[in-house]
Amino acid sequence: MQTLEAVDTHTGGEPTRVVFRGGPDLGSGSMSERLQILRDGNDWLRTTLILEPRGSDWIVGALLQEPVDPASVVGIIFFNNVGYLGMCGHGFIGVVEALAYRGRIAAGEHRFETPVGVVSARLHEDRSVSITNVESFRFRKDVEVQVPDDGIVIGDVAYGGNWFFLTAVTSLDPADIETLTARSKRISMSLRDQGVCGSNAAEIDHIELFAPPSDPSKADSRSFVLCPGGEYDRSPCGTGTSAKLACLAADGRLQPGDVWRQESIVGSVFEGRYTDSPNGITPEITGRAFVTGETTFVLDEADPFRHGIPRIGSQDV
Ligand code: PYC
Repeated sequence: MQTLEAVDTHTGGEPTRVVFRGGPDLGSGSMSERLQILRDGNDWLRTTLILEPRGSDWIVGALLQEPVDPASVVGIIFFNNVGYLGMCGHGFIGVVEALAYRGRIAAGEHRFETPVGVVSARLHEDRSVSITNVESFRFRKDVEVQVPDDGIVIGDVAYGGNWFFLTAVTSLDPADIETLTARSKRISMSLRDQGVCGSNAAEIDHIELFAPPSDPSKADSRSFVLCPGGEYDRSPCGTGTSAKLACLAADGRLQPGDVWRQESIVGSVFEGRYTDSPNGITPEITGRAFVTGETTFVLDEADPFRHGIPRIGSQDV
């Protein structure tokens, strides 16, 4: 019987399923080449682990790979309910915790390979993790989008390892998650309809709403992030916080090294800071993940849903 071995974690409430064993052979190329092979002929791994009956729309998967460079701990390919992510901040913190839990790494600085480049992480003695993300930057400021029911929405387009549209709202209340989701989906569709993209016509597939934090002594800002598969991020979103830092830096509102505390819609907090880099900033995001389970998944040949139940309808953004 075919099996897959995974460690589940959550980072600030957002789950990551870290796959240690049983994935397909993707060769020995770069992580972006292996992602292509995974997407093109081996998408069953993603659908098996993320779609029902084993997964759910809000789980992110992280497939561990032998690295190209032996100086790296592992290569990582992130995926979700609808496809693949270049980078995932909460997921990266989850991977570091899972590797520490399995005794593969100790406290210290470690290097990792992802499809969007080499990233590093520092595992602290208290088990919190600081990740150094890929170079992040604001691409466009004060973009106007005509959104049904909302009128003109103004926001920034920024890259933090994924593409984001960031816009301010007056308040963010967890009781309003359905409304926030619907509003973010309308913004996402409007961006697509009106041809608003990242650089090289990249699709903006994450929407980030900002408001004051629930408690100004604990955080500087609160966010609601809608991910490409139509679910919201329970964590403050590592790549989203990186995109936010890039905008703050571009506006001169945050200086290199200063701390920005980003609160999620469920109340978890990431700390962010940055150093300047040639085309933007290099963000560092600190958070904490916890292991929630270790599973051996069984793929029974006789099971018609062994590779997951295809998603019906479209909740995607
Ligand atoms: O933490 O970067 C992140 C992330 C992206 C999508 C879900 N979480």
